[in-house]
Amino acid sequence: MRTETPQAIYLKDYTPPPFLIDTVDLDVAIFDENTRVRSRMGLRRNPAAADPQASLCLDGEDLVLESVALDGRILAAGEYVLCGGRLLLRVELPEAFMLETVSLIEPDKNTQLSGFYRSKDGYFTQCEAEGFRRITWFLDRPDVMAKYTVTLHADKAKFPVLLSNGNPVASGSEGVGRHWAKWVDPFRKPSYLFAMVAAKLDVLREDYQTRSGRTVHCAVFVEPGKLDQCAHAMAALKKSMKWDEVVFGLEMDLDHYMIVAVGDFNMGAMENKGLNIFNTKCVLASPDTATDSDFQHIDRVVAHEYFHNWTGDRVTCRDWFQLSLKEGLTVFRDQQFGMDMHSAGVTRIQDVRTLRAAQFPEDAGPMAHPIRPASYAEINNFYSATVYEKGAEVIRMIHTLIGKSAFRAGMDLYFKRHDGHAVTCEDFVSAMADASGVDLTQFKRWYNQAGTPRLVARGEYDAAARRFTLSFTQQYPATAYERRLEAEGRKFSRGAYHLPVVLGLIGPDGAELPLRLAGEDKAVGTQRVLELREDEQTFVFEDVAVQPVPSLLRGFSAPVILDYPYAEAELTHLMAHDTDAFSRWEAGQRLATQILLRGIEAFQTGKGEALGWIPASYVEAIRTLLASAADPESDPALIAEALTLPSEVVLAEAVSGVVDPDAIHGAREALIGHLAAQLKGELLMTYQALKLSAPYSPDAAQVGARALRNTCLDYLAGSATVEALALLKAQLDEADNMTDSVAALAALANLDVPERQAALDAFLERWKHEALVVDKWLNVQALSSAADTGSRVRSLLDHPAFDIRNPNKVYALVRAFCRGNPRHFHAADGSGYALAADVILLLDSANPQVASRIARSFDAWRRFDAARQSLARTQLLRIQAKTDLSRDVGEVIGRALEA
Ligand code: B3K
Ligand code: ZN
Repeated sequence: MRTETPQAIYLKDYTPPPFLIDTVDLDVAIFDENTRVRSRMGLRRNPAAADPQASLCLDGEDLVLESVALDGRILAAGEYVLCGGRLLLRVELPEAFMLETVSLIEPDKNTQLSGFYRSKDGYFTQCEAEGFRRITWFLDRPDVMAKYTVTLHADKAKFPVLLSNGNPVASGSEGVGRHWAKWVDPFRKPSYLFAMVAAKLDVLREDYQTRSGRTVHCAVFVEPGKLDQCAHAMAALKKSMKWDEVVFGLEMDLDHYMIVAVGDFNMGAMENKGLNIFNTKCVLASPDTATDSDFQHIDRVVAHEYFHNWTGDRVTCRDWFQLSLKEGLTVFRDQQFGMDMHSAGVTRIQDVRTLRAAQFPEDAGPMAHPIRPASYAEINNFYSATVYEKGAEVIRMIHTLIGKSAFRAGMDLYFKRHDGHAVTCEDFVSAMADASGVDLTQFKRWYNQAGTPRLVARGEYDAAARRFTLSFTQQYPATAYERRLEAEGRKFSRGAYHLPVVLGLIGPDGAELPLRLAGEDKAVGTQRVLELREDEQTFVFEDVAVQPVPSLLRGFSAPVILDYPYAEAELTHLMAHDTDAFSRWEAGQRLATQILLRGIEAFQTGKGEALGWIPASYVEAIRTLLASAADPESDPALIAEALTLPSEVVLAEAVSGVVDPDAIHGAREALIGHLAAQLKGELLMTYQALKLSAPYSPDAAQVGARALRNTCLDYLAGSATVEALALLKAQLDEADNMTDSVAALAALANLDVPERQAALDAFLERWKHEALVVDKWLNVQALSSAADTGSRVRSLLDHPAFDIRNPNKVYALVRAFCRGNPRHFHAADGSGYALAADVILLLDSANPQVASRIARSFDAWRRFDAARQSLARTQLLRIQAKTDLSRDVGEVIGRALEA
């Protein structure tokens, strides 16, 4: 039995690679029973290596080695050794040499979906982070960059499409019914960006003209018969190409840009140079199979992978500790793209919602880590909300602190200095500091300190002096991360963050007040960026004629928890008058959270149902909000966001002390029920007024209308009255798009009524041949609030529509249940924990990356009552007792148990 967290790798131990690989020539022959990979590499000693005599040790995993040859001479048995997934050469090596290895791999048996693997329509790769070593022997680390030539051989009828990175240079037929194709990538790249595909696929081709007049041949490859679902991804790709030219002056550098969709994929997509491989979920979309959020998600993922071509591929990471260098920056870029393409306010709200739902809990749990961790056991566990989403917030803060044009100059300098190299987060921050002249030394703490800082703010108005004094205190208590460093006896320091607070002051009439800080001659605008650098800092605003309500952290200018004692009336005021869309929404969320926290307490003491904790003024504020939908100037998408209460997961974070999932659920449902009852007329009217007659389009206007309409439906449905059921049934019958169908189905899935099963059956019958729609069918059941959800999810594991080997199915059903349905996952009888553990144990050997993602559901186990903790602990120990537990799951479970 494994008793502790697996062996860690440390950032401080980084050394440059002893050898460099300049060229790789792969010859890959695919047969039914196995694939033979011949690799010819041009190597030389690295002049920057610490040990000029170092021996050569190549990474390899699940490879059957047939032969090794050095400069054309086959090595004898004693001239190399295979040990612990490594190939160690025991011969004297010249300064530069050619090394050839021949190995066999079995992609049909590769259930991990890392390396080269089989899916329904053919063979695909996934090499980040360490999948290339599952294809051939290599120095499989991002700071070894080589030029690749690849020749693929396969059966022509079964796998007519043969692709790799770069340009196709030759192809032909061979043998009986076989063919080959040769690809050359003109750019040096790390092995994690390698890709190849041999499959039967349909393709949509379109050209893109770059601003300098070059033609890029774009192609989207999909499962045969799905060409009608590719247009949106292709359009998203072209929009991204254009946007990067306009905003960052970055142009596509290749003649071919290919996107290949595959149904079996561990995550969303992968930015391999010129040959992105995508989960079908992030490519395929038609109005009747994809929702508005699917369409928007596709835009963002296509953009994200495209943007990686510069931030990731042209300039890559020196080592995996620097992952946020490419991920945080690229998420920031795709967020900016989203804000430019759709509604800026709604996009920012949704991005912050994601951060709060996924990253804040991560910072508060056993897997807490800074955006650049100091150590890891399994790198795949660190493709985390912290590295991605918090990483993007850190980049956003630089953008806010130095300003848009200095940021652009910083990006230009970054590419000028580092194009074609593997670099560190410091290199990025230095480029930003040098281009802007702003000292970002202290700012770098964001890269090394874990945890969500708490920003305590207090405002004081002196009417006589017409002065408003705003004081800030930063709090950054140690997280599980620092506790672990301490336990390991490692040195670390912590200190105040350098962060921007974007603010405005709102007067009693709703107008913005001019801002003059003490010491300034005159007011400078109505919105300012305050820079915090100290543990405690005070700002004094002069000439403030009336008591203001401060609008703090506009646009969510820093990833902190703001503690400001807003009165409920002040929040209602901000909800109505703040000029910043995000801050209006934020005020509403804050108000709802304050009320719900009281409701949660009331439910715990048996007084919840009486609803005495819901102020009438809140109902009126929501009534006003709903009424504003009638104003043609209003944005229904923003109103929908404002009507959506904080989720149960986000509320659990706001609770201090023991988390009671039943009370959280009870209070939230009670508030929804009360609002629905009080505002029934307004909800119904808004629902009816927003019915669209135009043909479906995923444009902002239609998306907003559907979002608000379906939010109203959701409120109305909670009552389960005959009237509400009729509404749901009518929408299910009449909907001409998946957004409306699945909204109605999800609302119905919450209700314990006979109509529910009938609707679910009919939906499955209609869509059983569309894998991504079947995922939605599983998902609505996993997220259902109905009492029998736990047992239904358990029986769905055996349903023919579910397949534990397909990550999308596991995410749609199991991850959604464990991470999106806290009341049922944390069921008092422990059934949710047992279900998660069963799935983790089933998946651990087959696909450790997916198993590990499910294992993260236990992160918060210490926050629950003793009985739940004991049930969770039993399951954690049961998982830990598995023989040969993967490093992925071992690290997550080990840390959870240490917490
Ligand atoms: N870089 C990939 C993620 C790879 C995950 C490996 N476990 C996708 C992306 O962030 O664009
Ligand atoms: Zn990425």
